[in-house]
Amino acid sequence: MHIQNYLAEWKGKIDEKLVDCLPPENTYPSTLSKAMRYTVLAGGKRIRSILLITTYRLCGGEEIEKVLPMACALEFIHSYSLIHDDLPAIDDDGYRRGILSSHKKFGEDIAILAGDALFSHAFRTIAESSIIPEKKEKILKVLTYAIGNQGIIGGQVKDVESDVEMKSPKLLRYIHSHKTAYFFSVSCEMGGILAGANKEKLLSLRRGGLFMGMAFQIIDDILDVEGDREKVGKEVNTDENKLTYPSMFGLEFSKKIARRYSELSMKHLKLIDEKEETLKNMILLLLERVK
Ligand code: GRG
Repeated sequence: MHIQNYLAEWKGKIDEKLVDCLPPENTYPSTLSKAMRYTVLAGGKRIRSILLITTYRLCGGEEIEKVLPMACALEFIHSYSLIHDDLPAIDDDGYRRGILSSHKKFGEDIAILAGDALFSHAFRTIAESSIIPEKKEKILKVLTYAIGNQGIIGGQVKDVESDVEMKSPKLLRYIHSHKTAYFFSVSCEMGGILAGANKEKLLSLRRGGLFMGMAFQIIDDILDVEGDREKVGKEVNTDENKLTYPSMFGLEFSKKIARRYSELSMKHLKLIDEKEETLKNMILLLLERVK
């Protein structure tokens, strides 16, 4: 199947499941339920959840219905991170996924609380899923590590503390790996854990996902410079004072680095992807993306 059709098909299935897994709009307090649904259901490429499903399938998993709630949990965490990232205290972005960001629509107080509620809702969804306890425990270990103080939140703190003058490639790598690539890595690893993959495959998934995430964040930074606001669905040219690959290495060299990370990702994922090449095609598509 063509990769664009593959992504559209899975996005459709995940979108449907997200509607099911979120609290209905009239759940008391309804302002909170509406705000939770607003950002999650505003769209998004669903890359992290599709990675979980794809790696699960490629490692031999067949019980898609059982793992869909796990994929939704990733989207809840991701949406939560976007809501908080857009707040005036962090990136101060008024526009996200083509619509007003959460705090512009509901006010800062509700946006903060909607993010918090999505975070807990992710773990409630995992807890209530029918995955066997042994796998749940493994998933909770890797997921909480990837999104915690030594993962996304740590990366975001260094992002906030850094600026364009700090020309340190090591710091830039820390920020990108932690705030973005760990999430890609853990999404791939979770697919493997759910399918019962062996240690060698889990390591390939972890590394392959990490390099894919590095490439993804560099492209994200490039799109901030040369992307189209309507296509990207958020404000562009917002990173002028931030430490990014384009600000440190220029656009052309940044594109080369993104390509290199993509190649490394494909190399590590080959072990599970050789026959179908779905992940390879996904990586190539993400490298060329305009949104
Ligand atoms: C613990 C998850 C967590 C977050 C708290 C606010 C914060 C700390 C972290 C922000 C991390 C962040 C927003 C990193 C940027 C990652 C990124 C490139 C987001 C855009 O992802 P896409 O393009 O978005 O997949 P869509 O809208 O398509 O889902």
